[in-house]
Amino acid sequence: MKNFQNEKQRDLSTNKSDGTNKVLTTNQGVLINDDNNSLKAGERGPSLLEDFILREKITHFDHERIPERVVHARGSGAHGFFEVTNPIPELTKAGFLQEAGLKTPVFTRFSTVAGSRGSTDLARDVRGFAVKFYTQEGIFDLVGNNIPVFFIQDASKFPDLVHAVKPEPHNEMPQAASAHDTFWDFISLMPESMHMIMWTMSDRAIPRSYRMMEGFGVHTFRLVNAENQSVFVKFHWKPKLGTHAVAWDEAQKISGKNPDFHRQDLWDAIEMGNFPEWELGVQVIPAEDEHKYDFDLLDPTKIVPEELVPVTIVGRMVLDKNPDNFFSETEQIAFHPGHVVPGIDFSNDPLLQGRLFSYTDTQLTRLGGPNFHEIPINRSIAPVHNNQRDGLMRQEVNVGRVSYHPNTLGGGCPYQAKIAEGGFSSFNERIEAHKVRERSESFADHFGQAKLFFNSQTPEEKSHIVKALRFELGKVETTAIRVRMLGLLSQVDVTLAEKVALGLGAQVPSTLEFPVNKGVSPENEGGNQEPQTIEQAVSTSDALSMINNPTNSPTIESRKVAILCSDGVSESAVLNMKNALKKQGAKGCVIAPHLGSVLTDNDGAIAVEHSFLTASSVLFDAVYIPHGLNVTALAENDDVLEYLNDAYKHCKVIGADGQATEVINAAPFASKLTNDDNGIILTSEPATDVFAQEFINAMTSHRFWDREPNLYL
Ligand code: HDE
Repeated sequence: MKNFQNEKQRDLSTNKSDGTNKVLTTNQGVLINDDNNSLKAGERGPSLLEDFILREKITHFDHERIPERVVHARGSGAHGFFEVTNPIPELTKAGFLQEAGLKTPVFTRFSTVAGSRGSTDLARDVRGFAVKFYTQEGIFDLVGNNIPVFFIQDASKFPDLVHAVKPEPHNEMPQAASAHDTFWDFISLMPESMHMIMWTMSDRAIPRSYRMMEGFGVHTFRLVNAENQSVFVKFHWKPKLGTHAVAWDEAQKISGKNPDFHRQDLWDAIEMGNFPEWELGVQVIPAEDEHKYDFDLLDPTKIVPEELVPVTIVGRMVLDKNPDNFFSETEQIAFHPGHVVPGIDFSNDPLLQGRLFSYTDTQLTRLGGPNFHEIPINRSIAPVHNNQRDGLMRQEVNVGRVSYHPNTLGGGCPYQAKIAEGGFSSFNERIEAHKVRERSESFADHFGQAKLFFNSQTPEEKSHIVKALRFELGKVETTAIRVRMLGLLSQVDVTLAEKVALGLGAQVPSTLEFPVNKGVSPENEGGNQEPQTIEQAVSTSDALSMINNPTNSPTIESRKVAILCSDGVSESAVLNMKNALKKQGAKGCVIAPHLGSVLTDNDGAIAVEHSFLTASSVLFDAVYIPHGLNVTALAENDDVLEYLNDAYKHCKVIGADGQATEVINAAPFASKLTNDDNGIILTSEPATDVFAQEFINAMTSHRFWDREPNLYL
């Protein structure tokens, strides 16, 4: 079959514009002679209304902004391709999954949820993971998150959830943060959110990089094969670089030092040729197993443990091209979970069903009308012909007098496709039911999988959850909300609740209290259920832990190391470390008190990439101090001490050789150092290759979390 890898790029190229070596014009193509002065009545006189050049320029500028996404406003994206490695024709007739080696162009956008367009990348939040596949049979959007479950079970609660988490309406605070009263007020009344809360309070909510996140379709979907047989599936993206996070203190500092941290990381990685890569996998659940589990497959607050249904890899996604224009591509892209191709279909998950309405609807306001599918980044590479017409900003020039079906004047065209020719037909699921406003009793277990998640975490990860909850609930001002949350947490794990309570100076309540639906009569409680805990068939799952995650591989590819230098530094030590890192696909960056260059021990000079002022430990994965430099000056330099302190606090690898080790001895944490801290690599001799290797080996562990006091024990 033809390889269509570049088809979307070719399609986009028809809209590209490059002003290089071109003359300046108005939007009407009139050449502009003076772009610096408006037309005036005399050089000191008032401007003239007649100045169409000024009016056009300012009018366009006045209208440059569009509404940001109501959620997921802050995001970054890239182009790439999806390649089939393990075709699954027995499960689906979707053309793009039929043949090994077949490539389909994609555009992927990662995002945070709560913050505005200009907010920090490092907010504690879910990350959106939305992939648009430009297939030969039309667009397929896999609009997922980096967390496999969601806060709520029914779409009708989504506006409430979002209102609760967004900045509070009276004072528009806080930005991009869930640590405030309205969010926790809502959550404390929504026990169904407890599984998701475990995930968002874990380090999953503060990824090291978009490139180091898993992705999940969240809902159960259906695959349908050519014989019209269907299975249920859960979609998974598994990152090649493993799943990693930063520390919460680090995240907050990064937000100040570089709020574009994730955006920049994605951009730089692609520019440097370190193309981010994920495997796409599916968990396949045969139709006859629909009711086999302790949970309902239609409940989006539940996962299917990988121990029960393993993930089968079907292909890989590589992101290999940055957008040419952020607005045209990353901002204007419009995803929709309802964009499916023949062979992929929906389940009756009530959250998914609500989403199927929302995503086109929201574009009507955000992108200004019904023709957003014509915007180049949204345009299908499969031909589009139908009888939809007109509307704001219509681009297509439809010829002929026929815009209806059936017709004879147009020869019956465009004609309907037969199913055998690829026409979409919904899976003919048999439904026999009463029309009710109810939630299935099978959705009532709100704590079983929250426990499963929590029990699957390592002691360090549990400690981070305690810390996160102390932080979040510590920002809540209303005592009753904190107490209600402690009650809910005690349903997940009593020790967890007690440890959080300790930080809040509060007591875990002995009874669960839900003052739900005040004013509603007991006969009509608006669909509220008594929350339950159902013992899960699986009690722990490594796939849920980041530290024990089976996707993690010992790679330091694309990691960055700060090499702290000053005049007199050993050139060979710096170059050795840089080369050793480069061989592993990582980068050593020379940081010094000033930009320009530093003098080396052999009267040479090494170029400086950042000064102590323009960079910071939190922007790097490890810190190395080479020998040969002015130890006293560095040991007394507050910036250097901050590098070391932060690196130590954030459990990163720190290395020094020769007399540079004295700088480490001068650091405030020196007295805490023990021989058990495998992340501190020191040698009193000048560094050798063995030292560099030891440093690199330590970096493969990502972090030495056991350096922190464990709040859970
Ligand atoms: Fe979304 N969501 N969502 N969502 N969502 C949007 O669509 C919505 C949900 C997700 O990079 C909006 O174009 C409802 C779950 C991503 O452009 C909006 C419900 C999951 C993105 C919308 C949900 C997601 C969005 C805002 C509950 C994970 C960003 C702008 C019924 C599976 C896509 C837009 C991008 C964006 C509605 C719940 C993922 C308003 C009503 C669950 C990754 O349509």
